[in-house]
Amino acid sequence: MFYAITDVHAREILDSRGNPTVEAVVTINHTYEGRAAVPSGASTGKFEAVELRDQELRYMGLGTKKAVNNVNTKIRDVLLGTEAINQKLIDKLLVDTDGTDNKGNLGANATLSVSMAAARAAANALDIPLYRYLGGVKTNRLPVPMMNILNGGRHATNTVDFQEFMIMPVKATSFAEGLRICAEIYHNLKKLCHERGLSTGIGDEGGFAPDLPDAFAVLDLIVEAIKAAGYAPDTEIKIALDVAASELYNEEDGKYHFQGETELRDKKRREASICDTGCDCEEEKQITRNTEEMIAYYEELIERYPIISIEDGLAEDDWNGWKELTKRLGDKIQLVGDDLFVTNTKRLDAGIKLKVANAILVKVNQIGTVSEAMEAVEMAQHNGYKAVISHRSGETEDTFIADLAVATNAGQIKTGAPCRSDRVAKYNQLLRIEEELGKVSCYMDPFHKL
Ligand code: 2PG
Ligand code: MG
Repeated sequence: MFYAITDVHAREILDSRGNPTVEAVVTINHTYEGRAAVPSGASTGKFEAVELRDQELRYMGLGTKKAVNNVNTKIRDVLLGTEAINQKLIDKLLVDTDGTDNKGNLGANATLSVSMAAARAAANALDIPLYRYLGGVKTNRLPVPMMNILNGGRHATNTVDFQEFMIMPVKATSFAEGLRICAEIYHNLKKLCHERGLSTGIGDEGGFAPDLPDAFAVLDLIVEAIKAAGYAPDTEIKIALDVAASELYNEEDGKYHFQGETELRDKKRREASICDTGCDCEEEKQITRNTEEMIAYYEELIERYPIISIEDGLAEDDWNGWKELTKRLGDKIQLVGDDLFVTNTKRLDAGIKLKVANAILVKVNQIGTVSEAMEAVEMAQHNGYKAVISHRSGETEDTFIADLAVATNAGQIKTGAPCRSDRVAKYNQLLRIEEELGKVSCYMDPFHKL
């Protein structure tokens, strides 16, 4: 039977931050439909594929009418009549039609919406689950959540400079149990914040976003929440960080600037009347760290806390720094390249050759097609690197990445707190998949060898 693409249609919808994004519907043989929506980042790497925005008055420049139009005209024209059960072909046509290295022509938001919708339509036409369509017979591994419970950086307006503080239930016996453990810790963290007069308001990914002086204070609080929930830090629960260091990096002086830490320090000084003369010490004494100091900071943190993974510990261009970081910490913990690799096999290949990092964060919209994202996972796995499938800070109800995580046997997923439906939707989909896989499902500690 020939499964032909008979329609491709896109529309503009809203993401979890109230910004527009692209949703596409692909139809096969006038009968089977697949729908998908594109996520969007805040701390975007400068080497990511282009997210086409209208730059017009509506939605403060963020409109996606041009990307939608590209789907409804150019992409539709190319794909009508194409074999739908051939994801590589569909994605190649998208890449070729765009014709640039960074999807700058059609927009990665245009190509990705269609790429994901086509995969879903194909799975529907074949009447098999999406994870099985993408992954085939080898598909059975549920990912360990890398759950973000405390937000900072670009994802919140608090004084925490690191972007994400995450927990990983590595000793759970199933995904469902891991999820429950994380939710219990999350609720205990809320209670602790409340008791201490700290804000329980949340950031973009559903984690709490209180004002805290530095990473030590955050980690102390998280370890306390883990214990209060009745779990053992380290043996049962590991901690992961996403520093998103490119956001802290200042090209002018080549240093990492800790704005939040500085602000809170100055506020405390003012309150203690140490500095009430109106001098400009704030500017003069900004807390900064150079590359060596950043690495030393991480060494101290992993010495004191059960940290198993650090993402974007240094900036996206700091290859020499990354080499040193990997030399010093690469055999102790996972070092994840997000802005560094941007789900791009060329950058990953360069990193593998330079022995930089030992894991890749995989975000489908950083590259713009499903096949290319899967190729990045494959390249990582073939070279002894780990892969973490990830959401963006701007998300929708779409659960594609949950299926992708299982399809690729990646073993880890980063998709926010157990709070806000755009995050919980992915976890709930993984619960369904685990139930469906039944006896053959597998959940295991991804770090048993580290
Ligand atoms: C990250 C992501 C997701 P954003 O840096 O890893 O957590 O954030 O989507 O804002 O790039
Ligand atoms: Mg990141």
